[in-house]
Amino acid sequence: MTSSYHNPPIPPAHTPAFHNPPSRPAVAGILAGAAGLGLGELLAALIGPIRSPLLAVADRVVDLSPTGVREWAISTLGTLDKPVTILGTLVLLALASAGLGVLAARGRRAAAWAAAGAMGMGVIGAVAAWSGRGDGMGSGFGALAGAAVSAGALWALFGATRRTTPGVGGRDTRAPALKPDPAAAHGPNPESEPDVELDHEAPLLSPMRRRTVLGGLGVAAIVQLALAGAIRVVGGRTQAQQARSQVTLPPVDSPLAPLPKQTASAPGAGTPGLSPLITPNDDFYRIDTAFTIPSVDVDTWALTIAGGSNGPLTLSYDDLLAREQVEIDCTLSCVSNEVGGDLVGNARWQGVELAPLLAEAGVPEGATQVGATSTDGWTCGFPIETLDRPSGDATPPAIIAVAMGGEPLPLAHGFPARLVIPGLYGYVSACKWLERIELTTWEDFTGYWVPRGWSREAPIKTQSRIDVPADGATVNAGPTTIAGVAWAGIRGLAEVETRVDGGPWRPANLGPKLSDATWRQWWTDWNATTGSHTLTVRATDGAGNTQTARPSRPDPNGATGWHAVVVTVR
Ligand SMILES: Nc1nc2c(c(=O)[nH]1)N[C@H]1C(S)=C(S)[C@@H](COP(=O)(O)O)O[C@H]1N2
Ligand SMILES: [Mo]
Repeated sequence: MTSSYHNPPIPPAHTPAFHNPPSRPAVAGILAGAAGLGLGELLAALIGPIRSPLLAVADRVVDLSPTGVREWAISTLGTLDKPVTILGTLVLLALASAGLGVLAARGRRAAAWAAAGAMGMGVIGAVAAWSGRGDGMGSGFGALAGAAVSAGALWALFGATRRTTPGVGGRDTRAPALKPDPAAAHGPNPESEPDVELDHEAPLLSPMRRRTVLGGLGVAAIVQLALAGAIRVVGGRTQAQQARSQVTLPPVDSPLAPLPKQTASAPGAGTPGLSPLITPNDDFYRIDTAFTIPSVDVDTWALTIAGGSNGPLTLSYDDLLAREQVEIDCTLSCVSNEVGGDLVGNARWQGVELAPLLAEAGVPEGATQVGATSTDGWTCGFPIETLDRPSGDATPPAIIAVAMGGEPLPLAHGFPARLVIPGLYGYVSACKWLERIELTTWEDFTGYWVPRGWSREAPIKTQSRIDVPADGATVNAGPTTIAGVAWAGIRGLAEVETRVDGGPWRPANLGPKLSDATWRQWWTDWNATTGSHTLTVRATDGAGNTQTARPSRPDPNGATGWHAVVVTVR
């Protein structure tokens, strides 16, 4: 780097560092912050018990934001809520760091305050880490170590000085920092009388060296963050991925009938664009609060069933696989699914029946709720009576699932084990990365989403969806097919009807029924006439209740209303 382009005008040696345009200190502050964050993230990626300062703070932001804000975020951002929260946290961090940089440039005293401010941010990160999942005091170490780097960088850049006049004799050059500095209080002012004390001192770093340090901070930040990201994504993921790939699923002891073949020639079910009867694992919607998919070590993982009158029951992964394996066909739906939305999927799950396990643990007198906790501290709970209903092929039992679609649970869907409770929305029941089940009461246990404004109990509402033609599609006049899926918790489906514009309701054909807890495909013929048409669908559940036309929002316990699409026929 010899080009003069890189050489700033060299100020006289005694010019204090704070005689810079304010944008430079802001950038310096951001670089100091980024280098500190990088170290914190790298330590967290390398050393298990240390938590990522960024994710810890983002978690707390979510936890502490008012319910209204959170509902707004979920309803407008949907599954983007996590990246947006992380981005928002980064923006806050950058603004705070820029502010500290500007402050630091206002003099030595101010630089000391800025360094203290950086440590303060580290303490916030550490507290966020500690107050998350009880990983012990070590979890906050990354935030503190990172903050020390940021604070040190700010001090080195703006606060630290060296003596320039030899022979002033034994005076401690650091002393002025502790005395009030009138220049600092009034901000940068190149016109002011030179400070007597600064006469003998210059910034520790020459402008050239400051640039080197700033560049170094930038490089350190980028390298550390990239490494941390790579270790997390590749390292953590492949470890669990590898463990998952080595799992040999035990055979199902009481297998269901084989799934019907869905060929393109099958009437109705072969309609292009219609959801398949079984959702492939890769297409299955994913909803959770996890910023990073928990990667669970199956060798040390254990499921504890607590609160039973026979004492806690602990099952290793092998214990779980050694138990009687059952299969259920069950549609899982998110309470946030809008009318016509796609936060719903249908799968064949394999696992261990929950009710007999709880009976083995001993259901105590007065237990009203089954609580579940994941390895990442998420919780949900559902009424204990849910498990009382008789189960059979039509009403599948609640299970601790270990497999989905014939494979061990994908990491994103809860490997090594999760709950699948037919008939209930996921947020009250379908705990992924399951770690603990407890027999408890509504008073003693509260699921994650309940204090956040969602209902305590949440049976799946009846919904029907038009898949084809898609909303806004253009179709050719003449015979065509309207098709979609409909589901009704565990109530089964009695009828699906469609209507063109304000015309009469006409029953649709129903596809194969796997169980009362799964969706069914439906289709109907339509002789499309040119113009714009509104197609509407509604379903009637096995108990004879037809979906209400009244639209309501997903919160607090599931959207209602009829799905309609508008199509152009030409
Ligand atoms: N550990 C954990 N389990 C969880 C959640 C979560 O945030 N964390 N979200 C629940 C919600 S709201 C739904 S809808 C389902 C979604 O399951 P899926 O991602 O496998 O489709 O998981 C449930 N289980
Ligand atoms: Mo959900």
